[in-house]
Amino acid sequence: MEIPADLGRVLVIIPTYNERDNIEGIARRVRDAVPSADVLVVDDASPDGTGEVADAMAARDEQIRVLHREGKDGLGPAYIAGFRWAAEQGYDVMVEMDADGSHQPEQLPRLLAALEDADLVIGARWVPGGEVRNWPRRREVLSRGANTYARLMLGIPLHDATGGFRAFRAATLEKIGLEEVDSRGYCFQIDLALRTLRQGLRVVEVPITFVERVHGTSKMNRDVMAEAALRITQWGIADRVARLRPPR
Ligand SMILES: Nc1nc2c(ncn2[C@@H]2O[C@H](COP(=O)(O)OP(=O)(O)OP(=O)(O)O)[C@@H](O)[C@H]2O)c(=O)[nH]1
Ligand SMILES: [Mg+2]
Repeated sequence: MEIPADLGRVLVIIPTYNERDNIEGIARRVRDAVPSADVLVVDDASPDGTGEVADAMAARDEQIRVLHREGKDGLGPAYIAGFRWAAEQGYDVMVEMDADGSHQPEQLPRLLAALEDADLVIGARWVPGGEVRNWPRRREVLSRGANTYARLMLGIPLHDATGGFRAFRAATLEKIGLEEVDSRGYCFQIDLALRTLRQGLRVVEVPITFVERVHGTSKMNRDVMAEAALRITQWGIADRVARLRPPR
């Protein structure tokens, strides 16, 4: 399945931190699944040498590029740097994808097809047809819980607002004001989805099969969870306060 030609130029952005054993396989799969799309690896000076592996790939394939950053600064800032680079280069579609194999490049054509009638497409686990492979029960409960909390607290119609396999139109990212985004971990994903909805743009969820990583380690930790819980609560309260205020 090739992608709809009228979407324009597509860039798949893959942030990496210590993904040496994953990056090559995932980039290859992206190139095979969507040959017309380019790939940008955004590496935060991974101590395990992921950046060098990516450079070697880029030297062999001109559709693969690498953005090197100074040190580990979180997923959000890595994506924002990637989005900026993409905008400067004139890409029309920016895709977010993890390096660890959780997001399957073979499902990317479905996301891109859905973008024809949307401004943001989210690959979703917690919708009919979506699934998760090899996750411990504890992770599933946590992810479902976080998403239910976000849906109720923020009043948004999404089932997987934390999902990180997504496709944005360049115009969407331009409209939502990336300069003001300072979320770092998972809540970066909620933040962008919320901003997109608040602009009145169309967000569509497409079911995906999410596969737990085989190589390397998760960067999920207590700080990332605390940031998400705190911010969802703050955004939810701010929204309610704003609605209580009488219009002037
Ligand atoms: N550049 C950069 N990439 C990061 C950073 N933190 C995480 N990543 C990458 O972002 C993607 C998602 O992070 P993961 O570590 O897979 O997230 P996770 O903690 O495994 O979460 P689960 O997969 O849900 O267990 C991976 O490709 C990571 O290498 C960071 O600070 N900088
Ligand atoms: Mg992961």
